[in-house]
Amino acid sequence: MKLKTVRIIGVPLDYGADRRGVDMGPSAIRYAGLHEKLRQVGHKVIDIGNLPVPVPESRTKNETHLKYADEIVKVSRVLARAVEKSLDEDNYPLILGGDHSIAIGTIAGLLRKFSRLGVLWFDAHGDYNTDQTSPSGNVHGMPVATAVGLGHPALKIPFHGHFVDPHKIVYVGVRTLDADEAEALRHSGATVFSMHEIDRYGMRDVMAKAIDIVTDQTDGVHLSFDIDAVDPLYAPGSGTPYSGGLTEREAHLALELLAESDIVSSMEMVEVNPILDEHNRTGELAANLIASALGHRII
Ligand code: NNH
Ligand code: MN
Ligand code: MN
Ligand code: MN
Repeated sequence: MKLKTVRIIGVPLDYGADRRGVDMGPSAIRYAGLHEKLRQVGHKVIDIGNLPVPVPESRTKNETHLKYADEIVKVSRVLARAVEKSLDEDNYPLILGGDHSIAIGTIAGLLRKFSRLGVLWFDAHGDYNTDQTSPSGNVHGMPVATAVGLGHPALKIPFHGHFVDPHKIVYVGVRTLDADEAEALRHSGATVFSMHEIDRYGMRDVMAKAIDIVTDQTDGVHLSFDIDAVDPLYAPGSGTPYSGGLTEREAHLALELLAESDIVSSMEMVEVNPILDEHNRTGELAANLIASALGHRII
């Protein structure tokens, strides 16, 4: 893989999950030796630290259909600018969450440079809810719908009217969707490689197809990795675990194949929750998966 200047941006935000702990994700992933692993591959690493995120206890939760929307949008706008700046300086943005609502800021920033962005979304969930369909009101279940221009106008502010074409979105590892979310996703144009397709065709074929789709008429590819895509056996430290997920090796294989193709232009790793973890096992897994996506090889 072409060597890069990787710019790490920590986003210790847990407003989107309404569950404390995921704000410590960036520390856990750094603690697991992320910088060293990336330097071993040969990349240059810059770490801008964490963006300022006020703690939820200092805020009032707003109406139930869109919890903490104002705070999330505020952080998203700052993150979008940080991502845009990374690309201006020819750096590879690596965003550490935080819950998955941070993808609103990440993708909004990417769209300022890539007008035809492809998105690879690894997740047990669809994150395709809107305030109308969400059973929880948690914004971490809404970033993909927001990125294609659906849902509440408030969440869409960071996008400046530029959205992702749903046909350029590919999901990997999905195994649980809310009823209305599933219905919306079915008609969205996005490709969903659920656990069924992974079982049936194997990760190698699934990734070959995924790479074809996200590189077709795109000018950048974003990899958004929710650690709950991996089975809770291997990734116990996440807030909404769901069994029947990717094995550790399947996840590595997927990311190694992406590294080999060298098509990814930005990455985020989200939903690592150290409070729910066992001795930072999930933080270590997250760091190792990032290393795989950025070209680490066993030999
Ligand atoms: N679908 C549920 C919701 O919208 C759960 C979302 N949780 C996630 N998404 N971790 O990746 O509330
Ligand atoms: Mn998610
Ligand atoms: Mn998830
Ligand atoms: Mn603009």
